[in-house]
Amino acid sequence: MSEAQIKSLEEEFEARIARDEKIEPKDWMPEKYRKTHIRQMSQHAHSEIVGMLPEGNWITRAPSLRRKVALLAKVQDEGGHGLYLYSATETLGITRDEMFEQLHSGKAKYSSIFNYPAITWADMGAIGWLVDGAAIINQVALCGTSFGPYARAMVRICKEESFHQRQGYEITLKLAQGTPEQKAMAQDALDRWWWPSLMMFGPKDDESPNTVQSMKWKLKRKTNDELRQQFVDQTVPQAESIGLTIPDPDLKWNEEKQGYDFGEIDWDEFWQVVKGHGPCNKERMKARVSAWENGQWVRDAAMAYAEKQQLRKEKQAV
Ligand code: FAQ
Repeated sequence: MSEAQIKSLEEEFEARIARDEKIEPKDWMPEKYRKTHIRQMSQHAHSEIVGMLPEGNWITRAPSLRRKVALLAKVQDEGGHGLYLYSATETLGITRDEMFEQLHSGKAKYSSIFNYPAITWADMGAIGWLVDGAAIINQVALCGTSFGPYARAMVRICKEESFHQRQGYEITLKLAQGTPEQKAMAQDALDRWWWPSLMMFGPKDDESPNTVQSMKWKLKRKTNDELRQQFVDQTVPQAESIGLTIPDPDLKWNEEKQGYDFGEIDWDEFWQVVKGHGPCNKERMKARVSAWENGQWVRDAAMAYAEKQQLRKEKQAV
């Protein structure tokens, strides 16, 4: 293709983005647009799959049948979101095996939040309320993203995340209204999950290398700091209404900006966790790699069955 042809394709592409048209898998797109989407979407998929681990650990220990059913459904949804997002990412020309290889070798990231341990039942409340709450804020914005399969996946996923957030808030509410020990458990979970939840939105805008280009391409519709602020403004009144305290001495309502000012995030901790040195990084990767290895026979059996079917069809056709 000549340079002039590429330039005209690029101009048409930019015009489509400006008109808020969705880009579909078979449409022409700049190579960098494709690669950036593979990066973000596959990391999003990995987050959903690794994100099943902290809660999966509590399914057998849920305190009642009702809680167990709800938690089981939630964790299954997360598996579904991961698979849905892997399929959407495959439309960009990467295979699922390649994505798993990138996760298992440490080349691809997944959300920092899932490298923290879930040590009490109250953590199930905090994860649903805060982690899913943060995920929804991020994902509602992504419903308007420019790549069609990603935007459509987000619409469905957000509906399910909304149930996840409510089940978490309800667990926290019940504990906060319970015995002093139960209320202390809820507060302790909030204390441990608050700051890692704020880190989910990524580095500050001026330290986020991908934001400027991703905003131009309408991959991101809001910046990391905008989404983080929205999360704080939404969550602080929810904590207050159930009598819990956000663990931030610098948290203060700012009348002028009509939002909360909040304290500085520990960015050293954030980067340590992102680089693989969080409390559970090794444990999470070990669990995923061993699930992959133990599932080899299932993949082999499915392939052998498909080959047999194909042979049968070919014989019938003769
Ligand atoms: N953890 O330039 P930016 C969920 C990396 S789903 C780890 O700002 P970007 C559901 C980033 O990848 C949660 N790494 O990057 C659920 C980049 O590295 P790279 C997942 C992080 O992409 C709930 C570098 O830092 N959600 O929770 C993190 O423009 C409960 C520089 O950062 C999504 O993935 C982090 N927190 O913005 C499941 C949403 N933050 O790739 C189970 C889609 C940043 O250049 C239970 N993703 N990094 O090597 C996004 O919206 C964006 O990718 C951001 C980061 C906002 C996460």
